[in-house]
Amino acid sequence: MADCIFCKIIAGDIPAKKVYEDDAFIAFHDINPAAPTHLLIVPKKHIETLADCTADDEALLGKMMSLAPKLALEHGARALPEGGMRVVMNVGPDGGQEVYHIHLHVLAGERPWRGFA
Ligand code: IU
Repeated sequence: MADCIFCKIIAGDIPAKKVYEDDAFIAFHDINPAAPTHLLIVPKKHIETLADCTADDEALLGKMMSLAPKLALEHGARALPEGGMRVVMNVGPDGGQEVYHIHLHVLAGERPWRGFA
C-alpha cells in the first residue's frame, strides 16, 4: 500500500527498532512508548482494520496473538504471576486507531505506566 507507513516499515523504506520478523509478521518498538515495553506486532498483509478481516485471516490473527506473550517476555515483560502484559488492538476512530494497517500493541513492564487510549 503506497501511502501506508507500516507497509513502508515492512518494506524497509522507513526505519524501525525491529525485534522480530518472519514471512507473515514484523514486530518493532513503538516510536512513542506508553510502557517500559511497548511493541507493535504487524502482519505484512495490508488490512486496514480488524473489522476488515475475513475468515481467511483467522490463522493470521491467531498467530499475531500467540506472538504477543512470546515477544513481550523476550523484551522486558515480567513473567506471571507477578508480571504480565496488556494486549490491545485499536479499531477505527472510536477505538483510537491512528495507523490504518492492523497491529497489536503489547505493553508490559513494572508499573506505574500510563494508560493506553
Ligand atoms: P494506533 O493503534 O493506530 O493508534 O497506534 C499506532 C501506533 O503506531 C502509535 O502508538 C504510534 O506511536 C506508533 N507508530 C510507530 O511506532 N512508528 C511510526 O512510524 C508511527 C506510529 I507514524
